[in-house]
Amino acid sequence: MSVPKLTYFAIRGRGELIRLVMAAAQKQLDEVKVDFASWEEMKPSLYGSTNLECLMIDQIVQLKEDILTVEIDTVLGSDQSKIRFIHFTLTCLFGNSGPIMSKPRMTYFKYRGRGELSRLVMAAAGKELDQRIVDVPTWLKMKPNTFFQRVPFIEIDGQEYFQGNAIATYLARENGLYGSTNLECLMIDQIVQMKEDILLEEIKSFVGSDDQKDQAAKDLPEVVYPRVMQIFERLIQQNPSKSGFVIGNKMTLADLAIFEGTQSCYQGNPRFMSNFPELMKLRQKVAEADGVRQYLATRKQTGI
Ligand SMILES: N[C@@H](CCC(=O)N[C@@H](CS)C(=O)NCC(=O)O)C(=O)O
Repeated sequence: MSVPKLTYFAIRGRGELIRLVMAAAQKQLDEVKVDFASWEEMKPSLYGSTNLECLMIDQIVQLKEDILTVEIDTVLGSDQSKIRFIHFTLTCLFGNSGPIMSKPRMTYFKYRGRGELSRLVMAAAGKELDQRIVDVPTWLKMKPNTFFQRVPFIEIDGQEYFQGNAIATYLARENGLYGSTNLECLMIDQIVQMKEDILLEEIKSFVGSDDQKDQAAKDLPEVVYPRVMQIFERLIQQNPSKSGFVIGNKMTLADLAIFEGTQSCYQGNPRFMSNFPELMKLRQKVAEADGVRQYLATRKQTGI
């Protein structure tokens, strides 16, 4: 029998009983004594160990969110949405992988939607984002050959990665626009996900029966926007560094998410937005940032 190996700190703690047992049995015990810092490095992480691994994890976590959104819709909604749910779940689970491309490229519609945050990240990073802008008929032809059967997706080294916010987060990580501590990342993630919540509410005013659309269009200015703008305003005020950005003293993905999350409201009702002075200042700082400024100068306005 080979000699067992105990990995533990150089203290008694939870290792000593094992040592005593082996000593009493007069058996050999090999030991690897680690200090706390090297244990942190050895410890297996439950998250990715590279930015690309994090993107792969994030896209799956966000797929779980998509499934929940459709499940909620299924409980509350029409027969049509129930059929959509079954189709969506099956295609996510059994979809075919798509064609292999070597140059990183994002595929999305011409709208801001779920592609714009990645565009803003790349603009803020001063980098070009290679894009394939598709219209709906083109997308419907491509769709069966894509893995998640949804846009946006990005192809990196022959692999497709999905989920707009996972992609934007990856690009932010790669370009120093994400958090520098786990807690900062959590603060950024909560804001990115609020942007998604806003978009889901905005989409409701385009889909469903006329009554549902009317109700959603009414809820946006009366319920949704006041709540989220107030939250953004407070978060900016509460930033201890008083930088005018929402986290720390430099622009991050969170500021870009706030900029994008408030864009439709700003376009539709700039007077309402003036009730939130910190938010308006943040929007201006983002709009004037190098890279973003040049990008916005040529961007075509879309409703969503
Ligand atoms: N949670 C996903 C949602 C993806 C999604 O629903 N994308 C829409 C466009 S915003 C889409 O692919 N629509 C076309 C289709 O379903 O065929 C994400 O954030 O990327």
